[in-house]
Amino acid sequence: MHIAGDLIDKHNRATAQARDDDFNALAEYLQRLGVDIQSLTAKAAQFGVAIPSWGVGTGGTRFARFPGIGEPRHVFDKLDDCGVIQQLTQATPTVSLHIPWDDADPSVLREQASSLGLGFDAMNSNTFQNQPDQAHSYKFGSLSHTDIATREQAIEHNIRCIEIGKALGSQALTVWVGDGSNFPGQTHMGQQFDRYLDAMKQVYAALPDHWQMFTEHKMYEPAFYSTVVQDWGSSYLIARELGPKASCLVDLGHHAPNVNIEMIVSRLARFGKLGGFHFNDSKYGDDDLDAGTIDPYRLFLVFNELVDIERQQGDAFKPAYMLDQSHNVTDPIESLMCSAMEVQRAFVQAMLVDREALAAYQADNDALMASQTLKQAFRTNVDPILQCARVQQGGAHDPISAYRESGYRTIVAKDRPQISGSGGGIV
Ligand code: AFD
Ligand code: MN
Ligand code: MN
Repeated sequence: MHIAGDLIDKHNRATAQARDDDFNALAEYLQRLGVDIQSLTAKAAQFGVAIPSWGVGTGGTRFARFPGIGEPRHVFDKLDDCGVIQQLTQATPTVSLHIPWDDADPSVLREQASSLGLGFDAMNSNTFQNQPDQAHSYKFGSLSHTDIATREQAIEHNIRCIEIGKALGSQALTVWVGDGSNFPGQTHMGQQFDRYLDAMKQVYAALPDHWQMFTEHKMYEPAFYSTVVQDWGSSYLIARELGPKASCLVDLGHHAPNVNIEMIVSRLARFGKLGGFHFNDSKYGDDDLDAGTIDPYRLFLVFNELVDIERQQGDAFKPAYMLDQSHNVTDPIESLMCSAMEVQRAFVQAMLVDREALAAYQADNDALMASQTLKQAFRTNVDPILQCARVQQGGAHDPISAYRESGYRTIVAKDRPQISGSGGGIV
């Protein structure tokens, strides 16, 4: 289901004058800095971040989940919701599926996605939960389990995700495992890592030539004493051992508080192993809050590195951008639209950094002016660029108001029964 085109047109017409005035004012300001607003707007329009299929459902904490109205019942409803996000923001052209949560006939999925103007991003495997018909439990791990039959089951599942992805036109597999330990001594950390690597090599062998494999690290949870893919160092080792099709995925929530994530970005990219991102925001850990809500400056600093790397490496540098969030108190569609726009904003702001000036300040060890150079870009309100990029492509000037005006949630709620119950669960 789509938002009516008339509604978007009306909304865009009502805001046209303000949009033009703001755009022209910003164009003038940027011209003084030697920046061409048109090419910046074209780049903003090309920017895309994938939506996680699981993000359109209301999330929860370990304690409870409070479902909203009109929650998606299955992957087809999820695709509809993703279609609305893309229609209004024009910044989310792809969806990332999680298997087996999103298991369905690939040809039907493909057909619906293309009718909504969506493609499929990286596939996500799930060996952190048991499925009802599963022979071996993942309670004590999956790809690194001590039992070979359990490892084989996890390998087969990942290979199945690749097969489904091939049928969908996806070109990547993201592997995140909950494997680790809760007690010192519970596992032999070296042997556990060896088992994981061995299993991943078998999954890697099943990758088509043009595919990529992303390994996603996480410092804790559900294992609390140690995790098999604990940090970017472990992730780098894995990607290096596996080969050129493997690279690291950085989830902004998977580090200790205050860790300098932009430096991790720089390091991994320097050695050709930065594969992709899961954007979100956090205060304490893997909070899965909306991107840019708590610390927009950090998001900007990450993009500052990405834009810098892109300048050095050119088109060869194409990390997979994806949101990975849990929306507990908001309408997930609204949160995902805001987040996509925040990520796009950080990208555009990072392109405003005067890199020649910055390089000169760095060479002179002028710490203050180097920092001010970044701040100046970060402080620039690039809303008019984002608004124009959206409207030019058929999106909405202000996606949130257009979405609220449409009454989409209430309309779909008629077909989607209210879910009761409040069992815990992060996803
Ligand atoms: C996890 C990881 C991983 C996983 C997702 C599932 O970030 O990306 O696929 O959440 O909800 O914390
Ligand atoms: Mn993630
Ligand atoms: Mn996470």
